[in-house]
Amino acid sequence: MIVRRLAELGPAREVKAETWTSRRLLLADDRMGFSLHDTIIHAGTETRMCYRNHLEAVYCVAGRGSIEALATGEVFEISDGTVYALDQHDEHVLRAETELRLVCVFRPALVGREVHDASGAYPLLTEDGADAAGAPEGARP
Ligand code: 9YT
Repeated sequence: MIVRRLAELGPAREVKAETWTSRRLLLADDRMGFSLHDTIIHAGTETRMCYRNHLEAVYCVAGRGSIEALATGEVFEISDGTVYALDQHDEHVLRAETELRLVCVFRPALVGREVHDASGAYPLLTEDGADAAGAPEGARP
C-alpha cells in the first residue's frame, strides 16, 4: 500500500509552469497504471493544452473557471464538483477566473519530467529516460 501526503511530497514531485503548479501524488514508478496530481491553476490565467499522448480526467475541488473545447467552440463552466474528461484528446483552453484546485488523473502515467510542448502536449516518456517508442529522451521533437 502507498500512503503519501501532499504536505510531505517535497520539491522533486512539485512541477511549476507559468500558469500552474502540479503536485504529483502518484507517478509511473508507483506502478498504478495512471498518475494522480493535485494541480493549482493560477487565478486570471489561460492555458492551451492538447494531450495527444494521454487521456486526462480532471476533477475540480475548488475555484471557478471554464474550459473551451477548441474543436466546437463550446465553453463549460468549472467549479467545485465539476469533472471533465478529455476522452478524445481534446484540444482545449482552460481559464481560471479564481485560483482552481484540480485533481488530475493521467493515463498512461506521467513519469514526472514531462513538460508541455508547443502544442500543449506531454511527450510519452518511460521511467528509464526513453520515450515510449524507445528513442532516448530529447531525440524526438
Ligand atoms: C488541468 C491541466 O491539465 N493542467 C496542466 C497541468 C497538468 N494537470 C499536470 O501536469 O498536473
